[in-house]
Amino acid sequence: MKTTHHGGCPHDCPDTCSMIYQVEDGKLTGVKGNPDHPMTRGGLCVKLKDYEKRHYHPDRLLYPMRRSGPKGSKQFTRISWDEALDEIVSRWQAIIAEYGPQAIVPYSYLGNQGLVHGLNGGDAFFNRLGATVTERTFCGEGSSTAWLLTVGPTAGVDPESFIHANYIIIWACNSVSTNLHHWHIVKEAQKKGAKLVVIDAYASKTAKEADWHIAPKPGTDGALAMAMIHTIIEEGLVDQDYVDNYTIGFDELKERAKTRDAKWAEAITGIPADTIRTLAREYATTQPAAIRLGVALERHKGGGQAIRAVSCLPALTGAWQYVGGGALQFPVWEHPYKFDVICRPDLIPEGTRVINALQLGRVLTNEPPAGSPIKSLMCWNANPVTQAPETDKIVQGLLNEDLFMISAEHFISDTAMYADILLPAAMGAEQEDIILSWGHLYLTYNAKCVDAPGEAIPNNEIFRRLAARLGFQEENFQWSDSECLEQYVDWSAPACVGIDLAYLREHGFARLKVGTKDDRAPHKQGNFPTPSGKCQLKSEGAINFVPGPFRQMYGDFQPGELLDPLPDYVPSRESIATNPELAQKYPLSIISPKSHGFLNSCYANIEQKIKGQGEQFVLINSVDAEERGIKDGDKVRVFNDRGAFEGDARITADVNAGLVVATLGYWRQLNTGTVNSISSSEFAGMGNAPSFSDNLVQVVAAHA
Ligand SMILES: Nc1nc2c(c(=O)[nH]1)N[C@H]1C(S)=C(S)[C@@H](COP(=O)(O)OP(=O)(O)OC[C@H]3O[C@@H](n4cnc5c(=O)[nH]c(N)nc54)[C@H](O)[C@@H]3O)O[C@H]1N2
Ligand SMILES: Nc1nc2c(c(=O)[nH]1)N[C@H]1C(S)=C(S)[C@@H](COP(=O)(O)OP(=O)(O)OC[C@H]3O[C@@H](n4cnc5c(=O)[nH]c(N)nc54)[C@H](O)[C@@H]3O)O[C@H]1N2
Ligand code: SF4
Ligand SMILES: [Mo]
Repeated sequence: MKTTHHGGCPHDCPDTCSMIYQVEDGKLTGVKGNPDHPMTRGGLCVKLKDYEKRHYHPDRLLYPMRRSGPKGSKQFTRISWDEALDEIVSRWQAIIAEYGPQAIVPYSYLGNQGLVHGLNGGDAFFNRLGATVTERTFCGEGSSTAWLLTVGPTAGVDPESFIHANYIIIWACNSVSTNLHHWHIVKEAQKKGAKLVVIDAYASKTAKEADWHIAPKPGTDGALAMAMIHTIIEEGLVDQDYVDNYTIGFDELKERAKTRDAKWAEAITGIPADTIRTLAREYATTQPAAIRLGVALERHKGGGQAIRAVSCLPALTGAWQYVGGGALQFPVWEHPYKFDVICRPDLIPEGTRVINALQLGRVLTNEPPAGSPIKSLMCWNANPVTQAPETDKIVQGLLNEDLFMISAEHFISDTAMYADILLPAAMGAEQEDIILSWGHLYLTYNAKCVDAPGEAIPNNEIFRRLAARLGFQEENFQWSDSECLEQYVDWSAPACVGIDLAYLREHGFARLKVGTKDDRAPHKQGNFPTPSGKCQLKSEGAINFVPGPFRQMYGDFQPGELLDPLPDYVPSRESIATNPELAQKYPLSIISPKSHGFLNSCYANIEQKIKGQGEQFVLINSVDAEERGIKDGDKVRVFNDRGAFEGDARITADVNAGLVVATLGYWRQLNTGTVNSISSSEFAGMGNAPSFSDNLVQVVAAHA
């Protein structure tokens, strides 16, 4: 019998597509985009269009396994769930007795975006256990800190309202690959006459479709934004009424921007001063003007400050007054998820140490931070050996015989291969959830419509079983997945009027009640959810913090350092201009954006997907290639003090001299190193964000 069911794409993607699962005789036989969903519009991306094949891939992990060879050898033997869970619990109990519960470290990210089985799914469990708290700041936390300081937890412009914009700036986002269902809307606006400007360090697929591509050197966006502010103020393009009524700190920002003129920015960004002035003038005088901020903007030392500067622009010009005017960061802020119920931060014992997921390599190889040594690591929904920086250190740490490691996975990933115990996890169509959305204003439901193959079970069931074995009495550890969903969303919130779980089950998705794309202008009259109620061009006394569920709560555990009250340009840690000494050895900047054909590291082990995406490549300008005797197609070695990887050189004018580009996701076990072999674990400027766009390397012909 054939049936169809509502699905929600669980991958870490702003589109959170509403899908239709097709099921025949208990098997998932197909998947398509929900034609009724205003953003999905019946289409999925190249990664997901044959999602059923991922469910039944021959390499899929189907049974619990115990390591039977040396660490990392990928030799495992099948065991039962009882054996696996008994071993985990008894090893943990022994570790707790000797070292205390903080010797156990949880590690998860957004491999699954579900409220139940996703990022925060294990938080309550590990908090109850008293384990070390792992702060997860891979993606958007610096951007969020900057955004919250300036405009507060607002969704900003509805991504769908971009259809009404006449001027669109996509700033450090490769929408064609990473936000396809917003891209359709942007393209329609462009067809209707909107000018599309893409500010990207290289000619990405998206930049190539723009009316105007502006390519600052990586990490210099803060200078570009400050010079736009300068031009807007000095040339009298400010909407003075809007600024007087709905912002604070204008005079101080004006003073700060005085010396940050276009000529100054030209020297830093490499963009001609006239170009910067023209951009500022066009942006300020064409309304509605909408800015889409990409995550890559945060990924250098000055990232947070750059985002604060960009977030000031729509208030200065009054763009917020128009439907389709303003800026879009993460609409997640207006979703009524109850993270306190999901994560149970109240269960964290006072004084529990916090480590950061980006610094896993350092934590495992250097002296661990204060507290007990680290004796066990449990990893699910994440693949740090591919995705986290300073990978060589992570691998070194995972090879430690003394570390009891558990990995819940779909495949034996670059990380899972180092596990002592492997647990098979259920996949999309095999588990019920509501998928968290950070790229639109819809709640998205995902039905369980098939049983998982083999003995795979949902993440939440793993934690339920472990909690039962450990005798945890709190009722949340007894809730079924459906009961969790009843508890995890604030169904009584104004945004949920008329929406409940039954509605979602029937319709698959529901738009939050936060205005429509055709009338929503949330800051027409200010109403910024900041302490002052205004757009904070200046934030006196602001301290650095990690926002949201990434640290399991809004606010922070430990106050961070005091921040500059005003936005500004902060130079990169690693660039030719700002670190000439390092640049002597490593003269090329590198950026590592997302691969078109992979979803982070997902699909990068599947032959068909690798074929579509191509093998690891390194984009390099002809000037840099010639200097090094590199020919198109040559295998090159990219390296610095942190490590090395190899890829095929592609000589192209898409990158300026001085910059190389290698996209992310390729598996280390199938390649020689990865881009994250060379990336640094140092934080960017705010929110402990990563610094993937703040790295210097050298490139040579491999095996030369
Ligand atoms: N150099 C560089 N590095 C980067 C970035 C960059 O731009 N450049 N981007 C960063 C960004 S933005 C992000 S978000 C991170 C992402 O980092 P990760 O979240 O670690 O990346 P994924 O590759 O998505 O890993 C998710 C893993 O979870 C598994 N998984 C998926 N669903 C489930 C499930 O339901 N249960 C279980 N148990 N496992 C599941 C998948 O098989 C996969 O191995 O990477 C960051 N790393
Ligand atoms: N196909 C595909 N889609 C994805 C993902 C994937 O892996 N593959 N991952 C998902 C995830 S986790 C995320 S966070 C989103 C991210 O999606 P995006 O926000 O698009 O992030 P990136 O691809 O990392 O980088 C976007 C662009 O920023 C540019 N860039 C890098 N550094 C700088 C800089 O300093 N200044 C400027 N101006 N530009 C810079 C890069 O060249 C790149 O084209 O995509 C999601 N969607
Ligand atoms: S990865 Fe993104 S674009 Fe592709 S189906 Fe999932 S949500 Fe949609
Ligand atoms: Mo991300």
